[in-house]
Amino acid sequence: MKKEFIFSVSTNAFQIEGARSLGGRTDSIWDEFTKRNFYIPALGKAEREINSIEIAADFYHKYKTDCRIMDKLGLKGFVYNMDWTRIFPKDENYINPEGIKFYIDLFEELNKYGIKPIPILFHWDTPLWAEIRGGFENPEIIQWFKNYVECCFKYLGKYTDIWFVNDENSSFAQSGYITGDFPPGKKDKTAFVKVLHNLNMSAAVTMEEFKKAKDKGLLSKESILGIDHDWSPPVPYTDSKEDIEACEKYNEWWKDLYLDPNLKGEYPKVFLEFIKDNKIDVTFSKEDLQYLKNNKLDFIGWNYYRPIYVTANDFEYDETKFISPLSKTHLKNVNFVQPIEKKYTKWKWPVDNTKLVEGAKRLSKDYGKNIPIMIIENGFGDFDDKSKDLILDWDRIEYLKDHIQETLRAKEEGVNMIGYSLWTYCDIFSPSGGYRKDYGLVSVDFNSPIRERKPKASFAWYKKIIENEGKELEYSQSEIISDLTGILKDWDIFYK
Ligand code: BGP
Repeated sequence: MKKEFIFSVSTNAFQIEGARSLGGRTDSIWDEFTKRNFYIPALGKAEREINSIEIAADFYHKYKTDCRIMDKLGLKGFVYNMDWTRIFPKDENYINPEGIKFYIDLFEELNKYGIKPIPILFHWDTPLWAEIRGGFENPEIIQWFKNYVECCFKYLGKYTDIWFVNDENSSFAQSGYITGDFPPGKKDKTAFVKVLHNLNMSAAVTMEEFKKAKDKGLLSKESILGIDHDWSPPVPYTDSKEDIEACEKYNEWWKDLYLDPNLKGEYPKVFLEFIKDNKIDVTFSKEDLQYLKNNKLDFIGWNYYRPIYVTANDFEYDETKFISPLSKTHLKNVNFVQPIEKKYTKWKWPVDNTKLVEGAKRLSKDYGKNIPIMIIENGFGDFDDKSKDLILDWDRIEYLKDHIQETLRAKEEGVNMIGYSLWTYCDIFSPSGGYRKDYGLVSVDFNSPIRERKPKASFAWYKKIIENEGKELEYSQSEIISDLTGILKDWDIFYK
């Protein structure tokens, strides 16, 4: 039976849930990191804010309100990264009843409104008890992860048939173990290689448990398990041979390295060269590689925010040509530039939908003509003006419109696009912008103890898109303003 295209939103436990010390939960590496690195830049500055996630958007207490709001939006899917530490707060064996019950209650509530939960099992948030024992550097974590996913399939398998193992292994591994910008804040290439392999093995063990859960009837037979990755398709800065080669080299690392292990069961040459060149004493056993091959994942979640502009050159910073200095990568002659003629958000993220269709076709070509692909993150981080009655985030609507249009075009042109999930449902904690970088369709008042919710213009616009299944993306501002005014009219206590 042809499945309908899913219009969804995505969000993530450590950024939205709060209740970090409640309900039997203990700390994860993101609790420890945000406490230790607390930093609030001056007001209005588009800079990194590392703030408390103790309450965040308080989704833990407000999820029934949020499910009502998502029902009003007409949502079909809700991509939600669950919190491993809430379910396993002590070690790899003790299951916290309050922890798993929260997700059962949440999935029950979503199902009540006909909204499909789309869980992501791991989104960067290693439990602190696991980190103290080596975290993903320690191969024993594969067994700890197996216990976690087995528990999730047992109690939550009946609520949905679309699952993901992880979100952006690239961000977790590179920012956590090479640049140190994310927890656990290490700069250790050997650790990076071990972590990436153990992440891939954990994904394979998840697929093995997924198959067992299907055999036991805990999951429907047609359930699928995917990997979610943030490949930003490269654009050569010039059409020179060197820049075009630099783009292919970039793809070998930022696409193949993060998708091939769990979709093909192999590592790209560039990774093996990296290990050799850096004299890293890590090898992958034949058994491990065979295990990856025997437990490949079913489909791709794609976090598309932007393309990336790549050059083989090493330009001096010239403010007449670039909005920021060139950034070098660890790969020879693969550098990133931000050309001044392109459009950017206030956080200097390119606004450019021109590589989405080509990128989707490249993923189909590389990983299988009919492999299902779902956009799992796509959104516009901005400083929203929340001071007025109506929050008119027109720039966000334009961004979302341009990217939904290209997602649907990719589908029309033969890519097996099964859905579009927007980042994000409501304003939450942003790893690069704290609570000052807004992405939500729904605003959250972080100064209100009850984290009051309020719809933005983009909420009214996305509601129409879901209703007309993306057949009519164009809008007039007056029409959106009148729709939003109508929504606000009955925005009573049950929605706040
Ligand atoms: C993705 C993460 C999300 C979200 C998003 C926006 O990489 O998976 O968790 O944060 O990026 O990033 P930011 O909030 O830093 O702008």
